[in-house]
Amino acid sequence: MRVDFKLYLITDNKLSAGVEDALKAGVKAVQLRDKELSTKELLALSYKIRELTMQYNAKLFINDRLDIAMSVDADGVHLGQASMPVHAIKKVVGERLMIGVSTHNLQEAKIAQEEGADFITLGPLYPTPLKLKYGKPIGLGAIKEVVKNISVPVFGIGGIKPENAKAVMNAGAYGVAVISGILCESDINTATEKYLEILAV
Ligand code: TZP
Repeated sequence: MRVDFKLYLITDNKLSAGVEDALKAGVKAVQLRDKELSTKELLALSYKIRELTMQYNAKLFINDRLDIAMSVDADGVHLGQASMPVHAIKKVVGERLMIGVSTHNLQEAKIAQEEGADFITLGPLYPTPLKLKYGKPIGLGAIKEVVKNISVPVFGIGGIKPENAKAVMNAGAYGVAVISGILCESDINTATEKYLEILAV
Protein backbone atom coordinates (compact mmCIF):
# COMPACT_ATOMS: atom_id res chain seq x y z
CA MET A 1 0.00 0.00 0.00
CA ARG A 2 1.44 3.31 -1.08
CA VAL A 3 -0.42 5.24 1.61
CA ASP A 4 1.40 3.89 4.65
CA PHE A 5 0.46 6.67 7.09
CA LYS A 6 -2.67 7.57 9.04
CA LEU A 7 -1.64 10.97 10.35
CA TYR A 8 -1.10 13.58 7.64
CA LEU A 9 0.50 16.73 9.04
CA ILE A 10 -0.11 19.85 6.97
CA THR A 11 1.80 23.06 7.45
CA ASP A 12 0.31 26.49 7.05
CA ASN A 13 1.85 29.89 6.38
CA LYS A 14 4.50 30.49 9.04
CA LEU A 15 3.76 27.23 10.82
CA SER A 16 6.53 25.00 9.54
CA ALA A 17 8.83 25.57 12.52
CA GLY A 18 7.08 22.79 14.48
CA VAL A 19 7.55 20.14 11.82
CA GLU A 20 10.78 18.73 13.25
CA ASP A 21 9.21 18.18 16.68
CA ALA A 22 6.25 16.42 15.07
CA LEU A 23 8.62 14.21 13.06
CA LYS A 24 10.55 13.39 16.22
CA ALA A 25 7.28 12.35 17.82
CA GLY A 26 6.51 9.98 14.95
CA VAL A 27 4.70 11.81 12.14
CA LYS A 28 5.31 9.89 8.89
CA ALA A 29 3.77 12.23 6.31
CA VAL A 30 4.05 16.00 5.93
CA GLN A 31 2.43 18.28 3.39
CA LEU A 32 4.26 21.54 2.93
CA ARG A 33 1.72 24.21 2.23
CA ASP A 34 2.61 27.86 2.28
CA LYS A 35 0.80 30.26 0.05
CA GLU A 36 2.64 33.40 1.13
CA LEU A 37 6.23 32.58 0.21
CA SER A 38 7.84 33.44 -3.09
CA THR A 39 8.81 30.51 -5.29
CA LYS A 40 12.44 30.88 -4.25
CA GLU A 41 11.55 30.97 -0.56
CA LEU A 42 9.21 28.01 -0.90
CA LEU A 43 11.91 26.04 -2.68
CA ALA A 44 14.42 26.76 0.07
CA LEU A 45 11.90 25.71 2.75
CA SER A 46 11.02 22.59 0.76
CA TYR A 47 14.68 21.52 0.67
CA LYS A 48 14.88 21.99 4.41
CA ILE A 49 11.73 19.97 5.09
CA ARG A 50 12.88 17.33 2.60
CA GLU A 51 16.06 16.88 4.58
CA LEU A 52 14.13 16.57 7.83
CA THR A 53 11.55 14.15 6.42
CA MET A 54 14.37 11.98 5.04
CA GLN A 55 16.09 12.03 8.41
CA TYR A 56 12.92 10.81 10.14
CA ASN A 57 11.90 8.45 7.36
CA ALA A 58 8.72 10.33 6.58
CA LYS A 59 7.00 11.14 3.29
CA LEU A 60 6.94 14.70 1.96
CA PHE A 61 4.13 16.15 -0.15
CA ILE A 62 4.27 19.61 -1.69
CA ASN A 63 1.01 21.50 -2.00
CA ASP A 64 0.08 22.43 -5.54
CA ARG A 65 3.61 22.88 -6.92
CA LEU A 66 4.64 19.98 -9.12
CA ASP A 67 7.81 21.80 -10.13
CA ILE A 68 8.97 22.15 -6.53
CA ALA A 69 7.91 18.60 -5.66
CA MET A 70 10.08 17.28 -8.48
CA SER A 71 12.97 19.58 -7.77
CA VAL A 72 13.30 18.53 -4.12
CA ASP A 73 12.52 14.88 -4.82
CA ALA A 74 9.35 14.91 -2.75
CA ASP A 75 7.30 11.74 -2.42
CA GLY A 76 4.21 13.41 -3.76
CA VAL A 77 2.20 16.44 -4.65
CA HIS A 78 -1.07 17.52 -3.02
CA LEU A 79 -3.62 19.16 -5.29
CA GLY A 80 -6.46 21.54 -4.58
CA GLN A 81 -9.56 21.90 -6.72
CA ALA A 82 -7.95 24.83 -8.54
CA SER A 83 -4.61 23.02 -9.06
CA MET A 84 -3.50 21.14 -12.16
CA PRO A 85 -5.81 18.13 -12.33
CA VAL A 86 -4.56 14.63 -11.53
CA HIS A 87 -4.56 13.47 -15.15
CA ALA A 88 -2.34 16.40 -16.18
CA ILE A 89 0.10 15.71 -13.34
CA LYS A 90 0.25 12.04 -14.32
CA LYS A 91 1.06 13.01 -17.89
CA VAL A 92 4.22 14.66 -16.57
CA VAL A 93 5.31 12.28 -13.82
CA GLY A 94 3.49 8.99 -14.42
CA GLU A 95 3.72 6.99 -11.20
CA ARG A 96 6.85 8.71 -9.94
CA LEU A 97 4.95 10.89 -7.45
CA MET A 98 2.05 10.05 -5.19
CA ILE A 99 -0.95 12.33 -5.63
CA GLY A 100 -3.26 13.57 -2.89
CA VAL A 101 -6.31 15.71 -3.65
CA SER A 102 -8.34 18.05 -1.42
CA THR A 103 -12.05 17.39 -1.82
CA HIS A 104 -15.19 18.81 -0.24
CA ASN A 105 -17.95 16.51 -1.46
CA LEU A 106 -18.68 13.15 -3.10
CA GLN A 107 -18.52 14.47 -6.63
CA GLU A 108 -15.00 15.87 -6.20
CA ALA A 109 -13.95 12.67 -4.43
CA LYS A 110 -15.21 10.51 -7.31
CA ILE A 111 -13.39 12.61 -9.89
CA ALA A 112 -10.14 12.45 -7.90
CA GLN A 113 -10.43 8.67 -7.70
CA GLU A 114 -11.31 8.24 -11.36
CA GLU A 115 -8.31 10.31 -12.39
CA GLY A 116 -5.97 8.20 -10.29
CA ALA A 117 -5.41 10.03 -7.00
CA ASP A 118 -3.66 7.89 -4.39
CA PHE A 119 -5.68 9.42 -1.58
CA ILE A 120 -7.96 12.35 -0.82
CA THR A 121 -8.65 14.68 2.06
CA LEU A 122 -12.30 15.52 2.74
CA GLY A 123 -13.50 18.48 4.72
CA PRO A 124 -13.74 20.72 6.59
CA LEU A 125 -15.49 18.19 8.83
CA TYR A 126 -15.63 20.45 11.88
CA PRO A 127 -15.33 24.18 12.43
CA THR A 128 -11.70 25.16 12.18
CA PRO A 129 -9.89 28.31 13.27
CA LEU A 130 -9.51 29.02 9.56
CA LYS A 131 -13.12 28.09 8.89
CA LEU A 132 -14.21 31.09 6.83
CA LYS A 133 -11.57 30.32 4.28
CA TYR A 134 -12.61 26.67 3.94
CA GLY A 135 -16.38 26.96 3.98
CA LYS A 136 -19.04 25.42 6.17
CA PRO A 137 -18.22 22.21 8.03
CA ILE A 138 -19.65 19.21 6.18
CA GLY A 139 -19.78 16.87 9.19
CA LEU A 140 -19.28 13.14 9.67
CA GLY A 141 -22.27 12.26 7.47
CA ALA A 142 -20.26 13.46 4.48
CA ILE A 143 -17.33 11.20 5.21
CA LYS A 144 -19.63 8.21 5.69
CA GLU A 145 -21.21 8.89 2.30
CA VAL A 146 -17.85 9.30 0.56
CA VAL A 147 -16.21 6.16 1.98
CA LYS A 148 -19.28 4.13 0.98
CA ASN A 149 -18.82 5.22 -2.61
CA ILE A 150 -15.10 5.28 -3.25
CA SER A 151 -12.17 3.04 -2.47
CA VAL A 152 -9.13 5.33 -2.26
CA PRO A 153 -8.04 6.24 1.29
CA VAL A 154 -9.96 9.23 2.70
CA PHE A 155 -8.36 11.53 5.29
CA GLY A 156 -10.76 13.65 7.30
CA ILE A 157 -9.66 17.27 7.61
CA GLY A 158 -10.80 20.44 9.34
CA GLY A 159 -11.01 20.96 13.07
CA ILE A 160 -9.75 17.48 13.90
CA LYS A 161 -8.48 17.30 17.46
CA PRO A 162 -7.49 14.29 19.57
CA GLU A 163 -11.00 14.48 21.08
CA ASN A 164 -12.85 13.93 17.80
CA ALA A 165 -10.29 11.92 15.80
CA LYS A 166 -11.74 8.60 16.95
CA ALA A 167 -15.21 9.58 15.72
CA VAL A 168 -13.73 10.48 12.33
CA MET A 169 -12.07 7.05 12.11
CA ASN A 170 -15.28 5.34 13.21
CA ALA A 171 -17.08 7.14 10.38
CA GLY A 172 -14.80 5.26 7.97
CA ALA A 173 -11.84 7.59 7.46
CA TYR A 174 -8.52 6.00 6.60
CA GLY A 175 -6.71 8.67 8.60
CA VAL A 176 -6.78 12.31 9.63
CA ALA A 177 -5.10 15.46 8.30
CA VAL A 178 -4.19 18.08 10.87
CA ILE A 179 -2.75 21.58 11.00
CA SER A 180 -3.55 23.46 14.21
CA GLY A 181 -4.17 20.42 16.43
CA ILE A 182 -0.41 19.82 16.21
CA LEU A 183 1.36 22.91 14.91
CA CYS A 184 -0.47 25.43 17.11
CA GLU A 185 0.07 23.42 20.30
CA SER A 186 2.75 24.51 22.74
CA ASP A 187 3.70 20.86 23.29
CA ILE A 188 3.92 19.45 19.77
CA ASN A 189 5.38 16.18 20.95
CA THR A 190 2.48 15.36 23.28
CA ALA A 191 -0.12 16.51 20.75
CA THR A 192 1.39 14.28 18.04
CA GLU A 193 1.56 11.30 20.36
CA LYS A 194 -2.10 11.69 21.25
CA TYR A 195 -3.14 11.47 17.60
CA LEU A 196 -0.83 8.55 16.91
CA GLU A 197 -2.22 6.62 19.82
CA ILE A 198 -5.80 7.13 18.63
CA LEU A 199 -4.92 6.24 15.05
CA ALA A 200 -2.96 3.12 15.95
CA VAL A 201 -6.31 1.31 16.40
N1 TZP B 1 -8.74 22.10 4.17
C1 TZP B 1 -9.96 21.95 4.70
S1 TZP B 1 -10.03 22.45 6.28
C2 TZP B 1 -8.40 22.88 6.30
C3 TZP B 1 -7.84 22.62 5.05
C4 TZP B 1 -6.45 22.86 4.65
C5 TZP B 1 -7.72 23.45 7.48
C6 TZP B 1 -7.43 22.41 8.50
O1 TZP B 1 -6.78 23.00 9.58
P1 TZP B 1 -7.02 22.50 11.07
O2 TZP B 1 -6.22 23.50 11.87
O3 TZP B 1 -6.45 21.10 11.20
O4 TZP B 1 -8.48 22.58 11.35
